[in-house]
Amino acid sequence: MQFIAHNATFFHENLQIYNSGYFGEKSINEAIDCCPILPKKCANFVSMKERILMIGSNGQIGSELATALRRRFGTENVITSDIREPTVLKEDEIFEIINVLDKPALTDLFEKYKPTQLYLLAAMLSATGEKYPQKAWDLNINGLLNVLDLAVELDVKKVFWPSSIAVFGPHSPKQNTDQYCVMDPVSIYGVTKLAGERLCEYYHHKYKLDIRSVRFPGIISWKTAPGGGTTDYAVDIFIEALKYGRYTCFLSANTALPMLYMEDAVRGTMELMDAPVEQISIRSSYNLAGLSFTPSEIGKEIKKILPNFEMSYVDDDPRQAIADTWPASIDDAYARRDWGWKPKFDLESITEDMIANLKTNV
Ligand code: AKB
Repeated sequence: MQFIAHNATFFHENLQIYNSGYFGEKSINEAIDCCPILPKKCANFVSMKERILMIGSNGQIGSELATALRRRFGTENVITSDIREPTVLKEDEIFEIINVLDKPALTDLFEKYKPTQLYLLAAMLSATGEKYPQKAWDLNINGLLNVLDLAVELDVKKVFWPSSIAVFGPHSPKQNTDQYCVMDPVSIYGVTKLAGERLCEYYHHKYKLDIRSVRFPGIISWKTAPGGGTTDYAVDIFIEALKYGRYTCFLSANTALPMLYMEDAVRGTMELMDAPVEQISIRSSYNLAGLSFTPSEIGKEIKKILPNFEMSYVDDDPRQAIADTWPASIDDAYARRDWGWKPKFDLESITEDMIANLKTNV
């Protein structure tokens, strides 16, 4: 037992070196070939018959996480799925159409691929959720329950499910919001995420399911746009700054919200999933912080690179009411302590990277 625990820690340390980003786009096997500090055994350990199934892979996080998982585990071991065909699918990539609410079809999918790891990313976000509360509950809760039941029944080794800062509410502390505090979400999305967290912890305690989760803040990325969220402005602003030189923000100038760059979000998810089981002390969902800023602050940062950029604000958007109940900043001490979480990107580096990539790739 001690030997296994020792090896797990050893491999985890090596994976952290690999995940550090130093090896860029290299697969773990390529990284090992060019770097003697990553021992060969590490590759064997990582690819030890892992089979990944991702549900909801077409979205903002899924599309980039799938790329990272394919690089790590091999394209043939990552099965992506969504309710619609993806816009791009490379020849050897495996994709299946699935509606997570269709339990018989989902059962067939699990039985066909026998995944060892499951990533459930299909969800309706905060702004769209307010338009369709019943649908948001159905997808976010019944979809999760279907996956949790099948994961237990078919013995999936590890499950990842994202929660959100939307679990907090008007009576949660606004600054440096603690892992454990008053949680009174007002959006239906927040209600489903908080209920989902309780379900995850319940399935862990009752059925010993190894489920891992983080409370994502707003995610900033340039490859795939987010859809239907309150934090989406932090991506829209870059696209419109480059296209039109101006942006009308649906949140007020001083609304501070927690955010995270996609590269950090993907690395954090993989580090959490790699962490030795004995290091995971939270089975609801970990607070995860990157940075916090207001629309006015990000606007000023963009102006440093695009001096003609102009910003204005609308004051009657329903997303403002949601944002007003969310934390301005998050305390992620448990994630740092348990599995070594540390974000890399700040507002300046995000702004530079977003503009450089959107300019050349979009
Ligand atoms: C949203 O704005 O709804 C999401 C989230 C913070 O979970 N990006």
